[in-house]
Amino acid sequence: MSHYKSNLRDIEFNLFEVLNRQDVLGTGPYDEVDAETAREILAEVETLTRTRLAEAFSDHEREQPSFDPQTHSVTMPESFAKAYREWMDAEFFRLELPSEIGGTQAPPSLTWSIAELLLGANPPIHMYAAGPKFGQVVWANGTERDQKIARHMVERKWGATMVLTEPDAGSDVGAGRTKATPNDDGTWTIEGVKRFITSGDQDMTENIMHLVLARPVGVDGVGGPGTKGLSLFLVPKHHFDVETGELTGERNGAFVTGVEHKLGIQVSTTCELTFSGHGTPAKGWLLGEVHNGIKQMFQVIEYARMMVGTKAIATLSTGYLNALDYAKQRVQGADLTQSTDKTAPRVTITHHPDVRRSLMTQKSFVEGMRSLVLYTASIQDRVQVAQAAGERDEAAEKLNDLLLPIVKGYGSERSWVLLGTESLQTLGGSGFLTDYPMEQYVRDAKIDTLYEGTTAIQGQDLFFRKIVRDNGQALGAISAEIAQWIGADDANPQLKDERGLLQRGLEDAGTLVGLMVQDLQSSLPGAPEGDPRNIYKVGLNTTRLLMALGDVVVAWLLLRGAEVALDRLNQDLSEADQAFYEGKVASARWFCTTVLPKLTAERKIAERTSLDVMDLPESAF
Ligand code: ST9
Repeated sequence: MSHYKSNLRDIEFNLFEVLNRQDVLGTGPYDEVDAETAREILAEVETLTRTRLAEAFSDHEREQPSFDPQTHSVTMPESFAKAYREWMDAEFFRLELPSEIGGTQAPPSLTWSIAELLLGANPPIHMYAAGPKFGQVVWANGTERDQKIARHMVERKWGATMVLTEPDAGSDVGAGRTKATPNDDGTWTIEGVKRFITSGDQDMTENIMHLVLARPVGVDGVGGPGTKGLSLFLVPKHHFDVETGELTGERNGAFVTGVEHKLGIQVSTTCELTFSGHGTPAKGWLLGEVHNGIKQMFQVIEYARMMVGTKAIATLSTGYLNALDYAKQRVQGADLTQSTDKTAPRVTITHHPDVRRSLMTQKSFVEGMRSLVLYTASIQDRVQVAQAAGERDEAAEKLNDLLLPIVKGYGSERSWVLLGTESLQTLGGSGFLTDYPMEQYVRDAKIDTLYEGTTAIQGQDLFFRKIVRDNGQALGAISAEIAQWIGADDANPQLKDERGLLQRGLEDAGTLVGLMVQDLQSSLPGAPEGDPRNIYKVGLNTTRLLMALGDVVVAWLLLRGAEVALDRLNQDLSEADQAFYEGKVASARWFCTTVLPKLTAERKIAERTSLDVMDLPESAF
């Protein structure tokens, strides 16, 4: 039986009942995908992912990709390769691409819904399947030559990788030393060693296009220190004819020289790649013939951060539903009201208060974070619709920027912790066994807080770039929207208490931001009674802020859903719908009453931030 328990009902609730995506589907750039088609696609993807693709999920725990250091090549396990091919043959990836490179564009709200289903069933398939999407970055930033290459990447379904990290350049990408030297024929030779390259090698596609950040040498005015001195190069595994895409039969000098052994996502190869280190030069092209590498790479990173957040919540969702299924069947102990009566009937563990606490905590976070992902995706819809009309929706762009570190950082932290402390825990000792998918979920989800920028990086990105550098515009706009929603004239009186709790949470988070801005200002040169070390106080609170803002936005989105659900509950409903909408109201109330009050404590902790921990000698740790 499949490990994967999907929640298409809740995805559709968000898409069509809360976010009204039917108003966008079938219009503008999405004229080929209307709401009915979207529902059909979702149903088809749900069946495919829940059955055949999910079946291969745990096979690779037994049979992992094998690496041959003599030939520098990886062989994938057959059952995974079969599932991967089935996904690629279904061609759903085209929904994410513009028509110019063979796509049938659908809104991000739909494509991230599809992504949730695939990422919940078998996450590494999504990662290997990103080649055509990488093609879009090549096409959008490329010269005529690069655009030809982009088309080959899509039509020939090549794999692709993002190659940033080096042994001594992880979070600090700008410390990278891999260099690029121009050749007379317009190509560049890349030399260096890169590490932690996801999908760095596999034998499921005829070619792999590596998008490599390297520092140009021997050219005036480029290649300085830091991230701004990096350029982005297209470096194929195999050489090919740029006109036709046919492989020439020659191997390029980009070799996999190691495959890591990891805690989780075993079938996703994490490779060391060596460029020009084995007697064959690694040749590539400068993307777009402009030295704008970090900016170009961030187009990939932004997408990948959204992917990681979606993966995290997709795993928590199936974790919760597996825990629920188990709890409904597992008989253990008597009802607490009869606990002293040793002859009382034994009950399923769903009768026990602590199990209910745990299940409702999981449910409210899963539903809240799903609505966070899909709300963010709906903002991306706005960005695309404007672009398609030759305009820019700057407010939507900034809001998307603000939400991305929350989707990635908050989504991955909450999911990984809840999977371990609540979902697996619901199964008791059985959760620790490989008979159930829980232990693999926990292992596979841990990476989400690490790659694509750790949680610390997400917190810094949120505060320094998305709030301070933006002059608080996006944060101000969403805060105003939440405040307006709280005070709306037509607000449902049944959610009055929860609105009050949200108001308090919003104020606590606002105070936290204010404190951090004050500390930042007092760290600047020339600040009256300032101290440059006050920036440490900011750094001590960036993760706290990430989590606090995540809680506020999630609570708001849950309450918006609850308001819709309360409205539906006034109508004649099937038994299943009645239960569904009651559950939506319950999870929103639970989140507001059990999570939001903690923000006051977080604010109070932040108010007492001192430099003591920074002053402590290292030896005292
Ligand atoms: C990895 C792989 O972990 C994980 C698995 C991946 C799975 C693969 C599948 C994914 C599919 C992808 C498909 C592709 C398709 C996409 C298509 C979409 C159409 N936002 O602050 P500064 C830029 S890989 C945007 O001074 P530092 C910006 O240009 C490893 N841009 O930074 C800026 O210039 P300016 C992942 C941003 O102090 C410039 O960078 N590794 C953003 O020099 C410099 O900014 C990481 O994620 C942003 N948020 O460097 C690295 N931020 O200011 C983590 C910066 O003028 N480390 N830029 O605008 C960091 O993020 C660091 O903060 C740092 C610091 C490197 C940026």
